[in-house]
Amino acid sequence: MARNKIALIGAGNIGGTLAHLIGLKELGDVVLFDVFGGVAAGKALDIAQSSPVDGFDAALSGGSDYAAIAGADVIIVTAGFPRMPGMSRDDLLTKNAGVMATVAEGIKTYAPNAFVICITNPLDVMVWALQQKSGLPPHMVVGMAGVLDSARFRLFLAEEFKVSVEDVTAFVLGGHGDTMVPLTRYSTVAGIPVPDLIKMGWTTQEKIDAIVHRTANGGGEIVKLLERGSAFYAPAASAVAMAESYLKDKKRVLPCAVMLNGEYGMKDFYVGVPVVIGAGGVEKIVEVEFLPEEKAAFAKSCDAVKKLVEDFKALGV
Ligand code: TXD
Repeated sequence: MARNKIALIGAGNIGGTLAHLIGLKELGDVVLFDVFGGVAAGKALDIAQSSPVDGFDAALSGGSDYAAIAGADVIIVTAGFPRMPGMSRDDLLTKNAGVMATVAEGIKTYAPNAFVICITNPLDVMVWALQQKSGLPPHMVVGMAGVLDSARFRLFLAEEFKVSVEDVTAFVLGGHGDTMVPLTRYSTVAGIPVPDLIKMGWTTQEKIDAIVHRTANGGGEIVKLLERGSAFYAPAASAVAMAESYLKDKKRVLPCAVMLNGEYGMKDFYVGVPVVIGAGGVEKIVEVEFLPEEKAAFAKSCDAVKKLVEDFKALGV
């Protein structure tokens, strides 16, 4: 059986890390695409040269010709510009809207049957734009943010409880970033919900509140430390988990930005909710019942995303 083909649009920090992880996990052959074709080709060659040492077989190539992504099974999009000093959010929206338009065109022409994972920020609106402009079915176009947000939440909880990260599950919803909604009653240590752990005296509400706050600002904490650029190891690992669930039909339940069509009373925009990812793409949207305060927090998060979508539409790109 031929290997899977995974195309990475954007060969920056996340793109390069994705290529390396995909190689190490032998998920398939990798094509890196970037407007700077040399960077894409250089990273592909460098990672390929690590394969004899680490013992993985994967063909890696890079360049700036969209034809190379032809027939890709999975496409992960990180292409775009970061916010620079003096740039407004609208400036970033306009610039990355233009990027999404070209990326969508490339995908539509060369790999219309791919499962597409978007990572580019502002995430919830960019993945929506990518789906709209490519015309791919919504269940085949998803955004990565929730897996990363919940990974951060799981790490901080595991550190608080001094237990393995493996035994901590977390449940987050909503848009990416500071309006993210963590549902602590569905977050557990080995199946024991966080509110019960508070009752057991293993932690306090104050500590959990601080962890929730740190999680929602997790991206900013890293930007501040790195000074030049944003997080890339954990974002790449998160997108690889989504790609793997699709390629291996694992049917993992992962929080992803997906197009809602009436679920949670919302429609026609992308936002983070738990979904089942398998060979059919997004196979199911998991809809839980909210408590009133959770409903309000989710609605607030959706409003923030909807506003960005309206801003985007107003740009007329
Ligand atoms: O949770 C999440 N979704 C995120 C999102 C977590 C972390 C970072 N997140 C966002 O991912 C971040 O704000 C950026 O929008 C993307 C990519 O982050 P990365 O750290 O990889 O950015 P880089 O290193 O700047 O890489 C972007 C690459 C760079 O090599 C550009 O040359 C290229 O994108 N680029 C393009 N490639 C192809 N086509 C076009 N048009 C293009 N324009 C720029």
